[in-house]
Amino acid sequence: SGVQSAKVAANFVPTKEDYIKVYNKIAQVIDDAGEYDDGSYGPVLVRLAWHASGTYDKDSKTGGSNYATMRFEPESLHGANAGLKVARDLMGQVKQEFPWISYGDLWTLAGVAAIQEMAGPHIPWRPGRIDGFAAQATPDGRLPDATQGADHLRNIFYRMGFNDQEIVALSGAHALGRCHRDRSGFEGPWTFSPTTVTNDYFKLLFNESWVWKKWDGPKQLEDKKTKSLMMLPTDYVLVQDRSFKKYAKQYAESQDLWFKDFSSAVSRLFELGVPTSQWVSSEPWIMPTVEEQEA
Ligand code: ZEM
Repeated sequence: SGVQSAKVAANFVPTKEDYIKVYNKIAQVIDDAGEYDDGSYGPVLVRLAWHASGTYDKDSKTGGSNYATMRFEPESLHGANAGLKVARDLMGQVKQEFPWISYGDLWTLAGVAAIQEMAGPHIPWRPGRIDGFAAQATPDGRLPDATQGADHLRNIFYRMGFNDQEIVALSGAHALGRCHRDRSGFEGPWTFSPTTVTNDYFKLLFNESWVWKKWDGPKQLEDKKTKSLMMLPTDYVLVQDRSFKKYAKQYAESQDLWFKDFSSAVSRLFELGVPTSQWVSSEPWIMPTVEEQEA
């Protein structure tokens, strides 16, 4: 019956091939964006995976990608998550076709597929996250606040277990996508190619002159030359703080180095909060891109 077919057979054990099918479906959804933003759902899916993972606290071992608690209120309504319903709804459609995958695995796999299909590095990934309950959600305030400075960035990311170099590497994700007035209050993209993973974010931080935007919105910077790009206060800190600046410079000079460091930091980010015993595989997998599968 229909009821039965919607259920997952109790003895179904998905293989890597099954996860590649989900990956391919996500890749298709990313491209079917029509007029949405810059014609791709990739950036907002990366943001979903990051916000699902970045709530982790290494001391209490709470938060992270394991239970996909952003499905529930109040976490879905936390200010930082404004606008992510778009991404969760898209993944809800994929879940209907592949009901055996957990939401945590689905959302992080979407982040991986988005980065890889937008010409970024491979992000090692493996399944094992389980669906949890609303009670496992973390309190509001675990994700970074873009209006703050270096101390805040360190407090937030050290709590997840990252160091200065990894904070800078992860911030390079802002090569992708844009800010939306009706989501965060900020406005505009960071780069001229918001649907391609490049180290342009770092190059632009150094090569453009950034001035405070004169407007009625929250404090953000704009490039003096074209006034079409933006930086958040927390982005600009990466070229002001001595320690952050050293790494930002290295990433501006070498996209290869940034790809390597971004890949390992994102891979770890997406695994935060998942007990080792839950992983299906002792090592993360490399998921092939659609292009690599066709070759
Ligand atoms: Zn973001 N991010 N982020 N980020 N982010 C936005 C958008 C995107 C910060 C932040 O406040 C904001 C990381 C780190 C940090 C992405 C990925 C990653 C927006 C705009 C804000 C305000 C939201 C909107 O209006 O739609 C801060 C303070 C961070 C601290 C360093 C990390 C780490 C990320 C991934 C690894 C992405 C892809 C977007 C673009 C989303 C979109 O819809 O285009």
